[in-house]
Amino acid sequence: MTDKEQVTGADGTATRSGFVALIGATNAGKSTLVNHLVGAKVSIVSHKVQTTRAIIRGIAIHDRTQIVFMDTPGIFKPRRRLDRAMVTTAWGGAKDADLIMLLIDSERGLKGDAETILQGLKDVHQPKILVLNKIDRVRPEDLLKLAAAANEVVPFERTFMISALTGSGCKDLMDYLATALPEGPWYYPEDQISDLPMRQLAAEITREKLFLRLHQELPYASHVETEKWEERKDGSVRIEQVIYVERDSQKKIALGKGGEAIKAISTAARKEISEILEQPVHLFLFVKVRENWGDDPERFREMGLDFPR
Ligand SMILES: Nc1nc2c(ncn2[C@@H]2O[C@H](COP(=O)(O)OP(=O)(O)OP(=O)(O)O)[C@@H](O)[C@H]2O)c(=O)[nH]1
Ligand SMILES: [Mg+2]
Repeated sequence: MTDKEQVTGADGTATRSGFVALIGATNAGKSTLVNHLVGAKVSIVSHKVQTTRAIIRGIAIHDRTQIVFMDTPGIFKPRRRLDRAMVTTAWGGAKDADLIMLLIDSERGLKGDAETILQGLKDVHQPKILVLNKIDRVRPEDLLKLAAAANEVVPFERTFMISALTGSGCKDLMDYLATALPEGPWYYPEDQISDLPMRQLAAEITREKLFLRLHQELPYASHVETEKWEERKDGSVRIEQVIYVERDSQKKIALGKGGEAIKAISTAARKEISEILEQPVHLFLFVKVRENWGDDPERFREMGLDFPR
């Protein structure tokens, strides 16, 4: 393919491409939105805070534009080393993008972290748009007030009101992004929807099931890695994963009475991984105690995070 063919389609229109970072408070619906816009699950979602831990790229094509969404960890007041790495990563993602999309949970409004992020955005120089999410949960007049208040702090290019859950307003958003990104060749092959290797996506799926099933501190004290991946002659795949926790008492909770919890997590994860791979999956989960995984540089590398000193 010559350069010219790459940037000009058969009909003579130029291709466009670029990176769009989604930033926002934790639980604003960033991952839900990326999945919706990409049209497939590339990033895990839960009702709990701090679900996403690293930058996940989800890739969509709209008209002749390839839009690379960068889903980032939610921004919040960090306490642990892992928190700090997540928040630094989120801001770093914003600085690498062609366009920044601030996602706000309309129901929560500008309380707490959203206000801090809005202030932080004043120092970020790329074009920014405001996306008010979860409009299925609020009254239109409250949305207008929220839009006005946020635009007073940061001059956004545009404001969109959407529901990542129902898809309401998402078409307008995509139409805008498709024209706002610069002309240029696409970054990824046409059929690629994510940059996450399957081994890692499979680990994330298991982590999602763990977030959905286990409560209190356990999701935050755990981390999942795929250790083995074996394609078998019969067309199935055998996957071994390790769930790391920090203490023996947490291991007991992760296993559950008579192994009930781990069985449920495993069944749910296996089903979803198998659907994504379109092949039968044998999933084996092991729970290991590693006291200081939250301070181990190797675990951060596995997650795609820098290790903050
Ligand atoms: N009602 C409603 N709920 C939504 C909408 N978008 C997302 N949610 C819910 O909000 C919760 C958080 O969604 P996530 O996509 O995990 O949020 P996030 O911003 O990626 O969160 P972190 O990764 O923790 O920063 C989930 O329970 C979603 O189902 C929406 O438009 N309407
Ligand atoms: Mg997320």
